[in-house]
Amino acid sequence: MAITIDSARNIFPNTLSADAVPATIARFNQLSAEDQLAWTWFAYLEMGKTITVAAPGAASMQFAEATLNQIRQMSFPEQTQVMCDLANHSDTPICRTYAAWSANIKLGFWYQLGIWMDQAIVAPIPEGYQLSANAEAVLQAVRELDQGQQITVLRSAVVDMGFDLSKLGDYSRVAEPVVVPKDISQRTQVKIEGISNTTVLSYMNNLNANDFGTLIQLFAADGALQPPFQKPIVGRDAVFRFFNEECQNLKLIPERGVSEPAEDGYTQVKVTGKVQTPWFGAAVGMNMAWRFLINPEGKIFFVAIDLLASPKELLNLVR
Ligand code: ECH
Ligand code: GLY
Ligand code: GLY
Repeated sequence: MAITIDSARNIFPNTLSADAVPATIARFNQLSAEDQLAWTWFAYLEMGKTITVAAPGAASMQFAEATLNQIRQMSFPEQTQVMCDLANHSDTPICRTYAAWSANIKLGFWYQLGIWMDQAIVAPIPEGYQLSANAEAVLQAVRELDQGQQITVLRSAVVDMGFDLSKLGDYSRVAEPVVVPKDISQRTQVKIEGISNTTVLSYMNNLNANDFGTLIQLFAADGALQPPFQKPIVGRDAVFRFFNEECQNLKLIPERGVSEPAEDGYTQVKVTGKVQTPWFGAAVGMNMAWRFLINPEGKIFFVAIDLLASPKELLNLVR
């Protein structure tokens, strides 16, 4: 049977990803807009007791500035309406603007609104707001997740808000400027127990260096990358755009792996380890797996990135 992207998605089928994350997100999506906003507020506050989120860079904030200023000028009821519209995916000018932003710009926008809500510059969650019983149950569910899973739920709540992109028609994506790759003298080299495959090592090192130009050359022309809980992004152009827009300043800390021959001269490699996001730095180490399928020319035909169900999964390298 010929190797396809669909078949590649099933390599290392014993990998246990954090299913609790999409399950929690599905429950969150059932809540009313008011409850979603209050839920996020409470979850964010609670998270803030143990970890701090890093202020977004000025470069990403400039894109949200006009909308933020517009919201700042509004009355409390108008501000509340805008936030509910975002949660409701309504068709409004602000919801359309928001939809075209990259994930980091959306996160930066809410980061600022959170500060303003705290200072009562933007309508706060009403004092004594009572979450519905369902929302309370979803809050309890998120408390039981590990921190990497919690921040993934929060990120996804933010990224999914706004008008539905697929209904937007023609639009131009708005993302932070492409970063300059790290200077050679600043680069680090990963070591992965059990792995000497140069494509895999080079993938980690170039992603850590923000060297997306070199990184994309490691992919086959029809290669694909599957981010956690998403469908594969297919083809070099789309993967390259994803790297530039969504993968700046990540820190990959792979620990161990296993490599073995697959059909048709391909090689399959599974690596486990930690990943840090610039939003939380070393405070949150997400437990991750990378599942690579490398073609006979040594190019990445497929790589899936999974958020793992538990730290125990870091040691699960069975095929
Ligand atoms: C307030 C109340 C009203 C409503 C809202 C509010 C604000 C909420 C805010 C939330 C902020 C959340 C944040 C979350 C950040 C999460 C970041 C994560 C990053 C994960 C990255 C990974 C990368 C993996 C990858 C690897 C590869 O090899 C290839 C690329 C890639 C409270 C006002 C809404 C402010 C800041 C989870 C796992 C390893 C796939 C990218
Ligand atoms: N701190 C994350 C960013 O600059 O986008
Ligand atoms: N989009 C990458 C991050 O949130 O860190």
